Amino acid sequence: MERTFVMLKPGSIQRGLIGHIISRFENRGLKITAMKMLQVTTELAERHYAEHKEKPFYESLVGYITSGPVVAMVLEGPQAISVVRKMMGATDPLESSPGTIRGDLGLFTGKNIVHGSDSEASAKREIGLFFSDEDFVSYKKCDEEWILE
Ligand code: DAT
Ligand code: MG
Repeated sequence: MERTFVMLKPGSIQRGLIGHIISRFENRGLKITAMKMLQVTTELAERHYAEHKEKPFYESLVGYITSGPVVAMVLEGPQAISVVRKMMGATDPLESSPGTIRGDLGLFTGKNIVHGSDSEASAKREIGLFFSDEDFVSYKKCDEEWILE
């Protein structure tokens, strides 16, 4: 089963949206296999967003992601990477369709409230930055037979 890395950014926590956003993923049928709340250090933020180092918004992005606690998790499911990306909506909330997380819950790109890996390589890299093997829990959910084929 495919795994993806998801991070509820500081705005989600400050706005009391942790439960709401996680519920969306749970309701979709995705399985949480690792999860933690943490304060991201500047060093971790810089590694996580290394691909954006030369972009004009890089400093404010690192500033935002380190401005308060985040909730990081690994979600598992069929095509979890693209399923989560579609559920999140476009990077710019003004372009995100209603019904998506970003499209329903925000207005500014720089304050978008959720991160999801954009490829298999990113998922592997990002999971490795935030989690180690012992953070994962292997379990069977009782609703799997009603969700998975
Ligand atoms: P995504 O988060 O959809 O994968 P991305 O990887 O291109 O988008 O950018 C990472 C984050 O950087 C994004 O969630 C918010 C911020 N960002 C991207 N483009 C931006 C812009 N034009 N202005 C301000 N912040 C931006
Ligand atoms: Mg990205």
